[in-house]
Amino acid sequence: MAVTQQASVKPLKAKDFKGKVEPDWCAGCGDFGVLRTLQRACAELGLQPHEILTVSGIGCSSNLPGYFNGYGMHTLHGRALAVATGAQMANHELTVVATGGDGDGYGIGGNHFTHTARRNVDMTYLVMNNQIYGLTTGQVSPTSEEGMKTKSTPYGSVEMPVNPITSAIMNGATYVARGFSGQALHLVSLIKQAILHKGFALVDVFSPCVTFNHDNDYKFFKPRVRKLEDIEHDTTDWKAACEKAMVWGDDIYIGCFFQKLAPSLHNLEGVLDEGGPLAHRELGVTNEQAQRIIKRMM
Ligand SMILES: Cc1ncc(C[n+]2csc(CCOP(=O)(O)OP(=O)(O)O)c2C)c(N)n1
Ligand code: SF4
Repeated sequence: MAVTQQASVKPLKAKDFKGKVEPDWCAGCGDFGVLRTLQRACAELGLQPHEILTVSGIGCSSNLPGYFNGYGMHTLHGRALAVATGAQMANHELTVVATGGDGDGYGIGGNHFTHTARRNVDMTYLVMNNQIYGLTTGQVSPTSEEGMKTKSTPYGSVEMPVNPITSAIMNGATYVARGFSGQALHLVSLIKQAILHKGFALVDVFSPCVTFNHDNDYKFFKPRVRKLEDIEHDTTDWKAACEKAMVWGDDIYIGCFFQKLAPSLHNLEGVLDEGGPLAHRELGVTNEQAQRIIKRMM
């Protein structure tokens, strides 16, 4: 993304990124922490609301654009990345942040997750991973642990969960991190790095669903999370990144697993790379021609 700080513009505080709608999340939901850290990260980067677009799918977490002061789109279940890609192609000067849940992003939206990563579309993807379907009241999700009992798996899930970190790395994402909504300052720093990164940046966040997932709650994560920054880890080594991302037990790593520099999709498309964002260019058609095109499409 392009962070364009203008000298004459008043720097904002996190509270200036509060949307007009109050979140209707359950008390204690991890998503509150993610929303606050995103607001703080945007303020610390000196961004203005008109420079940011948040795009989501469907789910409790996907309600985030309504709670955030900026441009926002609440789209269809699993389609946040497709819409965010379109917006980023049309205006690559926007800071595009796609948000949503594990069901939305890694289940129904899994196809878009693969292709947005491999295309290295310049955006941040903030996934509130609570390892359950929250909005639909507690069914198994693609990241639910094997054996987990949910409304739809009363005898325990028999499926192997998706690992978002290894998937993103193998698909070609160029910034891949994991955060925890209970570690706010650390998460702010990851979100800032992701927004500043040029390319597809995933921040998968453990964001507990306190109502429907009693296995992976704050009590589970707090004693287990270990920051990669506190141990020796080379973020350019994809194999080491995948090995650390697969550790799941007494230690669970959070932090930046992997980062590399590579051209983003809009840099590879000559027509988009040269001449500034499409959204700022003259259309080059007369009013009459535009009316004819619209008529033909109706
Ligand atoms: C096409 C379609 N299929 C299914 C649904 C029902 N549905 C809404 S949200 C959701 C899952 C939400 O889980 P997740 O994305 O993990 O978000 P959370 O609510 O946990 O934040 C489902 C299955 C839908 N809205 N549209
Ligand atoms: S159901 Fe779960 S994910 Fe949804 S708002 Fe409540 S705690 Fe959060």
